Amino acid sequence: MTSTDTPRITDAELRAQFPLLHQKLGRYDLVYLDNAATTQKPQSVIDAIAHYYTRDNANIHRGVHQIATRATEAFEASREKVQRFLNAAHKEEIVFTSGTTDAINLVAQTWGRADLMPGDEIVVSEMEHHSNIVPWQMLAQEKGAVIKVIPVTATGEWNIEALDALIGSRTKLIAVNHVSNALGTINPLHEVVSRAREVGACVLLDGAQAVSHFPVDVQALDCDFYCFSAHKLYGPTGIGVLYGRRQLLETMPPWRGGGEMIDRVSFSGTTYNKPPYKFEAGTPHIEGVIGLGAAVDFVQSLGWDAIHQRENELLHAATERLLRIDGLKIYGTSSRKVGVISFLAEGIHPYDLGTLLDNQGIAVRTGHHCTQPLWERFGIPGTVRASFAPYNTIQEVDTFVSALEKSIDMLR
Ligand code: 7TS
Repeated sequence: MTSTDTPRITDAELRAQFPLLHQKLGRYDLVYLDNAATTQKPQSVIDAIAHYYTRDNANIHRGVHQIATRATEAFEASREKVQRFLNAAHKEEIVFTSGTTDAINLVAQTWGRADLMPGDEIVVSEMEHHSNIVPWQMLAQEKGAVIKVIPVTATGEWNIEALDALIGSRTKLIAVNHVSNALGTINPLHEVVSRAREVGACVLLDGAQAVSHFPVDVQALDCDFYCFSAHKLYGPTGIGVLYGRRQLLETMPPWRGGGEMIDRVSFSGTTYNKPPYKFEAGTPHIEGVIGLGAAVDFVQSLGWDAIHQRENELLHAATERLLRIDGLKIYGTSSRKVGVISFLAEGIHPYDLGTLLDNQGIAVRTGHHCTQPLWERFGIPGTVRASFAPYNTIQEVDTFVSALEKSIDMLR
């Protein structure tokens, strides 16, 4: 793998950093193509978590002893890494959550409950993950707000022409994904952010599928909230991030109550801590945060040029080969895509294909990928989805396509 901004790293050197990849499923070498669901973890992330438990395990922000100090420093160092990773203006804008889903629910339950009025409008898109639909539906039901939906075109892109009719003086929030998990489309955010600014609406971006593929700059995006999960960025599960613009986090009410999030507790009245701690009640996922910091270091050591180059090679090679298969249809054909290919083979159920591929050592996703409204628009129940990471190889693409051809022949 080559890159202009980092030293050259070979495929073998990169793959050697991911212990899980080196296994057989039956008599087949594992080919892991389910990276949009979760990425595998490099040894550096596994080591950072093991180091924390073998050397630094203590509760944070409260002890004066040295172990607690080391744990607190490692935890807060990760917050600063994430701040730089997203180019946030302040480290207080980085709130740790349990993941993207939790981050979106936090905004719905704090900002949303405090600021929404009956008749206010929330705009989402037809290609959202359920976690960027259901929290808004629950909120809308409670507050009497209305959900509006940006339609998706046949190529799996937003129908931008519909925006003028959807965004207006009643729009209070636009909550959309940066990249679609089901289609791979990289969405034209400037179109919605500029319209949001015109009408004074807030913008929440679901970056779950973006952060592992290209650099994200929340100041350049000019969004109010940005969410992602560490486990899709080579980090651990159970930990994620909510970026929130400082002025908003300061005025938003807290959500969960408990330790850490308070300033002073009294039966005559409790006062709350400042952001980000106001939103981090209880003992946090300390090793998760430390593992996330190591994951950010890993991505930066690989370099965006190398990531982009490898993922593009894999996407283009796989797309070209899949399109040669008779009766195979790809859903999501935008020219701006990450390494995700959703497809169906005519007359074959996606689960049958997924099972036969698994029997040949190939891990792909089958089903609705938590985007049921999107598949409703296309009139299908779901797809087979292959999603790539830089540790995948062209040889794996070949193995996958041959196994797919064989499976389709068996099922037809
Ligand atoms: N938003 C998007 C765009 C996602 O792709 C996902 C997870 C989520 C939100 C939720 O993230 P979580 O970490 O809170 O669960 N997407 C997928 C997927 O495509 N296959 O499995 C999970």
